Amino acid sequence: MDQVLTPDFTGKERTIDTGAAELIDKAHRMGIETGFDRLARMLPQCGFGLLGVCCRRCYNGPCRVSLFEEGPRRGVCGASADTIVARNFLETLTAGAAPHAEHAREVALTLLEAAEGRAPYPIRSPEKLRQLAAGLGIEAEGVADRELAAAVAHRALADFQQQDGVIGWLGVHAPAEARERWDKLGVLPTNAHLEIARSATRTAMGCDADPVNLLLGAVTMGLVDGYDGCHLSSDLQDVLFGMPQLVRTRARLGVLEAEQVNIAVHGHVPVLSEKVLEAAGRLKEEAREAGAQGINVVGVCCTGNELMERHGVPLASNFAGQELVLMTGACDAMVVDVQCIMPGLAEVAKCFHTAFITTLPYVKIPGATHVEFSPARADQAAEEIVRRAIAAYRRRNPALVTIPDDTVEMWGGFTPENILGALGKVNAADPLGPLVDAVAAGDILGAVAIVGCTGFKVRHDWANTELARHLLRHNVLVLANGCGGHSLARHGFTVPGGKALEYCGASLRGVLEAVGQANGLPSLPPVLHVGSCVDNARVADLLVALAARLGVAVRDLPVAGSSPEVQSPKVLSIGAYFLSLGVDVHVGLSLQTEGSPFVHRFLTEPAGGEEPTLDALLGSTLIVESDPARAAEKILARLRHKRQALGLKEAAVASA
Ligand code: NFS
Ligand code: SF4
Repeated sequence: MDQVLTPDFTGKERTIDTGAAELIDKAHRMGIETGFDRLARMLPQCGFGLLGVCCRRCYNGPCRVSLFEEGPRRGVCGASADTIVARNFLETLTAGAAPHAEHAREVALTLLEAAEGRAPYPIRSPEKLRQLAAGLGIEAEGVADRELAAAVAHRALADFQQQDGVIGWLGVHAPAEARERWDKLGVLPTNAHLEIARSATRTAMGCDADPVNLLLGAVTMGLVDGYDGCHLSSDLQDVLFGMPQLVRTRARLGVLEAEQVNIAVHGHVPVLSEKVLEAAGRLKEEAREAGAQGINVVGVCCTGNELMERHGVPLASNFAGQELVLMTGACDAMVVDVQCIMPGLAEVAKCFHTAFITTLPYVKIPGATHVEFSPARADQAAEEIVRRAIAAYRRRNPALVTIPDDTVEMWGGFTPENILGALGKVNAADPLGPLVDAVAAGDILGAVAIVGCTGFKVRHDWANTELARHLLRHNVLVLANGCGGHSLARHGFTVPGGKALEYCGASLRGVLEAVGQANGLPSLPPVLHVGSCVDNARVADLLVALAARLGVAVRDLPVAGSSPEVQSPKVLSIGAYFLSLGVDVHVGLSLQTEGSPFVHRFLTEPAGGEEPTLDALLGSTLIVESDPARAAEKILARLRHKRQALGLKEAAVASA
């Protein structure tokens, strides 16, 4: 971390969002603790933990090994720092891949229940369903949607059951060149659950101790997250809830409305949030009877992104600001499912009238009200949740309400399909042509997806937006999703023709304007918001299409992913997916691997040395850099390196 925190910080010191800052200060005045305070109290954090050399896998421990001669160099069982760091790293990735795989599996079960008429979800995109069936080799001719949906759902569930072969979703989306490389490395996954269990086994006490073997296990976890987490979730959500569309909406804490019942949906799996949104539409009259003008559903974290890209629901906050949504005093209910839900929410909710509602049998939080949700009783549960919000609204204390008076316009909902559609307006015969030409000519240096979280160690929204600014200035096309997408939306980067266009280098700006104007907009937004974290699948699909059009491997493309404000292990498992494809990944915080110089070099060093490295095996490196300006330099250097290898001409020089 770059700043020393003292507990008496001001809001502005911890976030660049003025509304969020106002509410941090309000929390201080009211004596309410948030994550910003708890981190300050936690410092200094344990040095062994930060280096990744702490192990508590068995009761001979906990062990922590020292980097210095005088300290213990091995754990009680004899595990070296290399083993301990590599095991911890793989364990973290498993903790990232597992929730994404569970997300996908639950959507698959919902699709099956819907297909069999046991859950009230229609098939909103029969086209996507048929496209998937084709990819899976399922005969669809003359088969009714529901029957086909059941067949696709069964195939999806096979990815959690089969005992040999390769997961089906990898077959649908992976490029052949990469698959061949993974096969040679012996990292292809057979079934998501099996790999997660195997990974938990190999990191258990007394199992895998070879750091390189453990790191190859990390590649497998990346493929599990990529294909059976991100792709599978995104695909089946499209079938059930429809394809995302380009939407124009608003972001920031000011999207809560004083005169309405405000319901914040928070978490990840839209199986819940879609139904809450529907029920809110049905129960408007009841809200009016309670004296409100209506019901306002706002989004937090990834489920917010999902509702945003399919229904234009406004985005209230990303991860680090989740407690601040409650600090407005105007949030009548916050309803959560799974992932990135801070237990601290319950404590903040208690200080207001807010109904804090958990919904899943395996995600309960002390102090929350639990309304059990399942696809089969989705409508009843969603109505109960909305009625609890209306009841809470009646108890709202206007004296405690502070809704920051600021919202910004944002656009989101980009997909490979609608990006190609927009490019097709420039060149209908070869939609990717204009993009490829711009990259080849150096008008666009490359592309970077800014993804993942906000947390408490980095000033909220600061690194995500700073990095974007630096990259745009160097003519890098920027995409964003997850909480990084929220950050960029919240600071005006996702508006066509907006002020952020000024950050762009001249040649990038020219391309954004040309494509935008061909589509009746002043420009494309400087940052294309592609939705939630599982929508990284869409980013990957776009890269695969681009590589195919160029006739090169994905690993050859001048592209990278970045998570400047990483907090969740999911960023690591998604990151491992992109690294597996040969795409460089930047993170803005230490991944706690420095305690093993060997492991750290494996992840971060370019190919060419004696030791094995990711770059030598897969064509990608991990870049660990907390300063956004330096991070941009390092990312740009790798993009230039890849351009050079492709024989592309020097890119245009950045404008001042
Ligand atoms: Ni991604 Fe989404 Fe946000 Fe980070 Fe958490 S919400 S799955 S993990 S914090 S981006
Ligand atoms: Fe210590 Fe080894 Fe047990 Fe880890 S597994 S706690 S290093 S004895």
